[in-house]
Amino acid sequence: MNRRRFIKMSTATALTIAASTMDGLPGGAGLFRKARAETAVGKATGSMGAKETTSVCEMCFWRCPIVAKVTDGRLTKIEGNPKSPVNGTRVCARGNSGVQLLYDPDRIKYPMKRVGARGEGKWAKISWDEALGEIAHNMETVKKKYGPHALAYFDHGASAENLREIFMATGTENYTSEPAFFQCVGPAALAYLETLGYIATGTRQYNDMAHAKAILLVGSHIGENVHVSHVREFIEGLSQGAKLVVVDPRLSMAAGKATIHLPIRPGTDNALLLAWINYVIQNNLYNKAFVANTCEGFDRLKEEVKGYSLEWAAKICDLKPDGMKAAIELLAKASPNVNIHPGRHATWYGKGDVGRHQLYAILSALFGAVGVPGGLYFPTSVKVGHVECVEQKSKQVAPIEKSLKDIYPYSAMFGTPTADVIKAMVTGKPYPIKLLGVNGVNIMQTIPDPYETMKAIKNLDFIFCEEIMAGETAIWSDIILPEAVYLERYDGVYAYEGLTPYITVRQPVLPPMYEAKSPYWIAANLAKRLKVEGFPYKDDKAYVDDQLAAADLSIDKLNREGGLVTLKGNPYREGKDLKIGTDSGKIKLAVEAFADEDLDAIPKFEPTPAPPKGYTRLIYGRSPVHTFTRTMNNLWLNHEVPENFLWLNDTVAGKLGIKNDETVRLENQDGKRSTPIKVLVTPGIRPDAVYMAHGFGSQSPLLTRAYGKGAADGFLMTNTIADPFMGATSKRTNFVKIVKGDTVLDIPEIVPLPEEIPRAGRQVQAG
Ligand SMILES: Nc1nc2c(c(=O)[nH]1)N[C@H]1C(S)=C(S)[C@@H](COP(=O)(O)OP(=O)(O)OC[C@H]3O[C@@H](n4cnc5c(=O)[nH]c(N)nc54)[C@H](O)[C@@H]3O)O[C@H]1N2
Ligand SMILES: Nc1nc2c(c(=O)[nH]1)N[C@H]1C(S)=C(S)[C@@H](COP(=O)(O)OP(=O)(O)OC[C@H]3O[C@@H](n4cnc5c(=O)[nH]c(N)nc54)[C@H](O)[C@@H]3O)O[C@H]1N2
Ligand code: SF4
Ligand SMILES: [Mo]
Repeated sequence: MNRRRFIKMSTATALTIAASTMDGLPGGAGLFRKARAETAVGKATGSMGAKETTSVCEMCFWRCPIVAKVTDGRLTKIEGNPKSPVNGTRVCARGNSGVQLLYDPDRIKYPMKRVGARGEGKWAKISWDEALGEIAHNMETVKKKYGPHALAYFDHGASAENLREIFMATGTENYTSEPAFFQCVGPAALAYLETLGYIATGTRQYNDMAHAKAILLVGSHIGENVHVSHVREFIEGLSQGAKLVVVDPRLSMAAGKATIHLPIRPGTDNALLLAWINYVIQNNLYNKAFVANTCEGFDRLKEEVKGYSLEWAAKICDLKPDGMKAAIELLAKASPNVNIHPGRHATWYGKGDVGRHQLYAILSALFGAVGVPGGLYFPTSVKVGHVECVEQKSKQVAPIEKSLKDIYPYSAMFGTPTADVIKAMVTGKPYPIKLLGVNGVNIMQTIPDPYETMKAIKNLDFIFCEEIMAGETAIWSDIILPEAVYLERYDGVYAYEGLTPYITVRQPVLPPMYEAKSPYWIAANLAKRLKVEGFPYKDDKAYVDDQLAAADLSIDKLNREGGLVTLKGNPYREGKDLKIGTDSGKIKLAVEAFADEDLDAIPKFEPTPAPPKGYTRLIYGRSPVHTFTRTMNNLWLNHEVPENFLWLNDTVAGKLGIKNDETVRLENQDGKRSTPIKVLVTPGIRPDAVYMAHGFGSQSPLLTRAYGKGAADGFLMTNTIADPFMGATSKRTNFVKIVKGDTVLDIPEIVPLPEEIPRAGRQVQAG
């Protein structure tokens, strides 16, 4: 009763606020109200249909197919595309709130030029001609003065591709430094690629939870981590009776549903996984036929893990051997239909992150849970053309003596490590980087260490961004280009290679507002000024049509089909059909190529240093109704969840005299302090960690709703350890004390530390 009332009330409040902030916009508040009323009537009577356009959501990178409804020229409602085999008519809270992204008064409306100091956030409106002219001039000048590698481009998301092609054409090696790899999935992608021959977890995650008899989640806080079809598959699996094991130092939403929850000491997962693998082998719980026919390196694996017992791991992980044993027995019993979730966000501790994902993949293989229902499955390749707007020949990386891609053996396949690009900006070594283009990534909040990033930006000759909102990164830019939001533009073609593959496209629901332009238009017009040949299409639609042609489709043809066509999938493969994509054609239980680079072919346990005395570890995750920092200013979402909370163990809180809902700050090992954050006192987190959802604590006053609400995890991340495989950046290697009023409180140590785990010094190793 209370909950229902709350929802009713909050919707009403949200609408009132929506109307009042709408006044400055074309259409005005009155029209907005009318539009909503009409849609409601239309729904109720089944008449008065709004104009419906199918498209693709970009409130997060899952990209659910959607239908957008427009009445009297205003977007009123977004739903899932009923033709979609993954989300159907459903969208999540964020997908629904795309309406409020379109009409956000804090959107970037015009090309802007900085007039104050960098980071001060003072702007003058300029013309597109002036903005693109200035960017072209600076790109040419920096290239002439320092060479092509002095140009760098950080990007994330579909709209970033066109501009990336221009950076590639300059000859720089620094163009694909996507936070999506170096701050997210890189270590996981590498581990799966080398072990199984394909990336089982990337933009898409090919794990069949819906048909699993048991699921293992290590971290992976599904339910807080919200991707509609992923959550649906998880819930479907559970409702069909799947057992669930969750390994998480915190009682996550998923842990709340678990058959067995193992509240592990942070940073010790590899000990648990190695002990489990040893247990599976010693107790003959593995799939002998599958291992014999499909895998290589078994004998070596058996030998290398034999020292890792459950009792040993129990001490390291601070778990009970019985629970660990029950969990692995439960998973083994479900094999081969067991889902060892491949994880997604992998950049946790720097060392051992690739290894952790290798160990998941090894467990999947030992259980024969590859290419079968409930396990990992294979993507079905879907034929749509990836068309290049700038010809390949002009994309040659210029010769370079000391490449940033050579620092780590596996960087090159993902781009240039973000941390090393930033370091080069600060130090000028191995060569100076003097110009940065940013597109679709909020580097200040999503790449640690932001203080180093600020230093780097101050050293640049020029920085520009292509953006939709004036977040932290935009306010540090010299020029901001206003991009059309996803509801106002065409983008690439979306081919989904999952259980039921499909093809769909993003297309404009309404024309761009203000002076915003599509990514294709922006890139094509910048290319002209730089005399980069390419961008041959007459408009964005022709560009997308050309990509669809390979599948014998066009936008018009797709629209006649409800915006989406499904294809036949081939996810499960057994016997002769099961072809492993590694160079040997076998699943590699030991990756010799890693050993060739002086890395472990089979992961060994290497402890992550524990918090220094008086500190606790900062861990983080997702708010279910927000995407990173990008949705914080959204009217509806900000209304639902305006700020984050600091999860603090109840025993620790008791000893410190901190009450629930009290406001505190955090101070990290390098003396950096957070903005104020309210405390959630709970037994649902271990005493040796505190937790907050990422994305809050906006430091851009231009985001009027989000500014200063809650605290930012990233601004407490000044200690990063580089992943030795690729240079990805660790984020769970930072430690905090709690600041109450003006007093800095030492965190009491409740759980004793075994001697195998060293303690981090106050100044811990910088990567
Ligand atoms: N709503 C929403 N959903 C999202 C996103 C979003 O922004 N908003 N982002 C999407 C993206 S790009 C990603 S990468 C994913 C990220 O989501 P996941 O891939 O699920 O992220 P993880 O880091 O695996 O999981 C976070 C959990 O790890 C636990 N944890 C912390 N330290 C440890 C440890 O040492 N060991 C173990 N076992 N657990 C630990 C935390 O308590 C937390 O519950 O979410 C995706 N889904
Ligand atoms: N501290 C900390 N750092 C993290 C994480 C964490 O949990 N904690 N998570 C990591 C993970 S898993 C990931 S995947 C990354 C994500 O990192 P980011 O991609 O940087 O995440 P966002 O904060 O959403 O920043 C996206 C930026 O793009 C802008 N934007 C949104 N839509 C568009 C568009 O259509 N066009 C353009 N041009 N711009 C647009 C937004 O306004 C915002 O400024 O962050 C990583 N970094
Ligand atoms: S999960 Fe939500 S935000 Fe992400 S694409 Fe789907 S509807 Fe949009
Ligand atoms: Mo991510």
